[in-house]
Amino acid sequence: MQRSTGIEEVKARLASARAVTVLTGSGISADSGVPTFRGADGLWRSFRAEDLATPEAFARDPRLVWEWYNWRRELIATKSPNAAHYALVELERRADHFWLITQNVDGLHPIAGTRQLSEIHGNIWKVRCTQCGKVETNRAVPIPLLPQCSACNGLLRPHIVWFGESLDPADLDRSMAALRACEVLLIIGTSGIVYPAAAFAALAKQAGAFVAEVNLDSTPNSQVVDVAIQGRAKEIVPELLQTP
Ligand code: BJW
Ligand code: ZN
Repeated sequence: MQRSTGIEEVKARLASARAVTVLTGSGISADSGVPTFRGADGLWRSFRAEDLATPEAFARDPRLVWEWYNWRRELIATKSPNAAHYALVELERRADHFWLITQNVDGLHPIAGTRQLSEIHGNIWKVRCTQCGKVETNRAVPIPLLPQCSACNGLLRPHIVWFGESLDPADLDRSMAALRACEVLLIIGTSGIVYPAAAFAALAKQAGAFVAEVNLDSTPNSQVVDVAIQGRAKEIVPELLQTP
């Protein structure tokens, strides 16, 4: 796997593909200063996922979980999309059929201008009522604790998919359709260990897609993809859109 050769092939594939699907993870936002989960400075190095990102944790101590989300909202509110996010907006403009599946909850893809998007793990700027299920955008930083639903006074929770929770079936269906239909799947900045997204590379490959990965390191997906490019998302992804 030669880096330069790989880049040229991915550029050519992207330039000729009519249907492109992209899967992103926290590595794409690392270049904007948003922490990843499992890297050296990742969130799961300082916090225990089971204390903060499970329905059981929220049932046990909603104030603690909300305090953590308020800290993250404060941090993310200061961050902006980078060149990789904007390159994907340009890719959407060029492709006849485009879908971006992101595991990121930071909202930087829609801020950059991506429209054809599934945020499969939710969005940190949305809240959901634990009683009536109503979802609302709430950009307060911090959110006064404990927040209540405007419709039924129920306790609000972050609109985020925690471990052990199912993804929204509509998001999953739309993502599956995009994975089956694409000619090229581009996977950017994900460790590829959290399911179901961890299975998306193999799924698209089986359906006949050319699959490429951009990541600082190798991942379990690196064994599955056609081309694995090691490098920073904000440098490699814009380069992939340059004329082959
Ligand atoms: C760069 C870079 C740069 C850095 N440029 N690259 C099947 C088998 C086994 C287990 C399961 C399974 N199905 C379900 C499970 C359980 C579980 C799971 O997968 N566990 C695994 C840990 C094994 N999955 C679930 O529970 C999911 N639900 C589900 O499937 O429901 C049905 C079901 C339930 C129970 C049992 C069976 C079925 C839900 C998963 C929800 C994940 N939610 C989180 C946290 C949300 C909290 C929050 O954000 O507030 O979402 S986990 C966390 O990981 C977050 C991320 O979206 C997700 C993925 O992480 P990501 O983005 O890949 O980040 P990192 O840090 O891991 O990697 C960063 C990468 O970037 C690295 O590779 C770097 O090298 C790279 N990088 N800088 C390019 N500049
Ligand atoms: Zn409610």
